[in-house]
Amino acid sequence: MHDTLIAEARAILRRNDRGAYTVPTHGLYPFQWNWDSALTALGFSHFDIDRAWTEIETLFAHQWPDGMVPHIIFHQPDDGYFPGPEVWDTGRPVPTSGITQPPVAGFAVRRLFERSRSDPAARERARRLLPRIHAWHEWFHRTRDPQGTGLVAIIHPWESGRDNSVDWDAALERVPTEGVAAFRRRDTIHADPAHRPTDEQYRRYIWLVQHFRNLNWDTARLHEASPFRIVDPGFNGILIRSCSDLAELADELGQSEIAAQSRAFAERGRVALETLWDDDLGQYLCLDRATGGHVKSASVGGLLAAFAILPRRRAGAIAERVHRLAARARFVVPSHDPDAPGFDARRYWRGPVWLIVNYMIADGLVRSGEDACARSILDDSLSLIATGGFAEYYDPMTGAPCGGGHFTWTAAMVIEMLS
Ligand code: 9YW
Repeated sequence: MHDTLIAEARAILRRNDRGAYTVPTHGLYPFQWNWDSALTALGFSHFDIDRAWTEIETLFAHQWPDGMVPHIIFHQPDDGYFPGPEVWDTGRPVPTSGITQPPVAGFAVRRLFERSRSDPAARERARRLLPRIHAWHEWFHRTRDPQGTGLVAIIHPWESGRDNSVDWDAALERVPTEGVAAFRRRDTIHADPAHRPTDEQYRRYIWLVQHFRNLNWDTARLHEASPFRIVDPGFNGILIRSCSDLAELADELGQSEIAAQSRAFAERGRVALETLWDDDLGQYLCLDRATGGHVKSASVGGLLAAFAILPRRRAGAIAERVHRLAARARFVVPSHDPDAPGFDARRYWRGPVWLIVNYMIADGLVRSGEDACARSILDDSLSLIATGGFAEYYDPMTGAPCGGGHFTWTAAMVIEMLS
């Protein structure tokens, strides 16, 4: 059974492999996405470690001079996706978007290194990537935390990777739609529109893109200029974890300065994360930096923070929260609480289960001593695959597969979970 699943998952990675990068799925997402690639490298590492390193090297080959690693790299023209390179108009030699995505590469590269430690070539590859990943982390702290709070903000819902989460609803309402050029969506051709963000949300997404473009993609200015500035505990949990993993890797490679700076980023982040804790929901909340208020939304972002490796009592509370969700949803972890306003079992990040999120929550929980909860999350993840195949995401109440099929990072997570 496991062997068959692993073989199917490998075939999906091969099918979506474009040589030096993978596409998330054929049709719907025909380019390279940032956090997809980092997580996909983990899948490759179990059967083709060389290809795993290449995936991340390709991503970093398109890093901006200021340190940002863009969320999409448009390697080949393809008009099956909107917004394409002409909308972003970032002026990069190989076109890219102008915003970023959850920085999971630091975590992934440490894992790759651990899996190929005895190979001198791998050591060299890690040594070359290390300062680049660190430059990205520095960029985050410099441009997305100008007040030095220890936590960074996202300036577009797409940066979170959880595009249409309920978390962004109130902040997105404040984003205008005047002046948005007419556009034709393509995602709704490939996937059921009832499972996707609404047109109204897309208009606001595009307003933000136009706004940043008018500021010439000067990333040092965008945080202050954006009406949308949110501190997401899931995003920060990923950054904290990557900074602490990069510190360990830097120690191994004898790069003491990067190790010390990375450790300081992670420690400051962990302390500041505590300001997002909500006793009432038993999870972390987003902070809306534009208003200064917490966003009382019961989404998976507040549980994904577990990836940072939390103190025992916080990890215990997150495990308890997952346990309560399991009483309501047939499969955990739903991206939104089924009892909370805004829940929609099939609409993208407003309810469905995503395997990458499950993997990261489980990984953090195991490291904080919550093995039983982590096991139940992984068991549910594999049941979803067994019944629904390698989908983009799943209905947490029925397990029905939703969104795109033959999905790369879902397949990568299956290999990672079963190997
Ligand atoms: C988009 C590729 C991406 C993911 C995001 C997910 C979705 C849609 O697909 O974004 O148009 O960018 O929300 O997390 O990286 O799989």
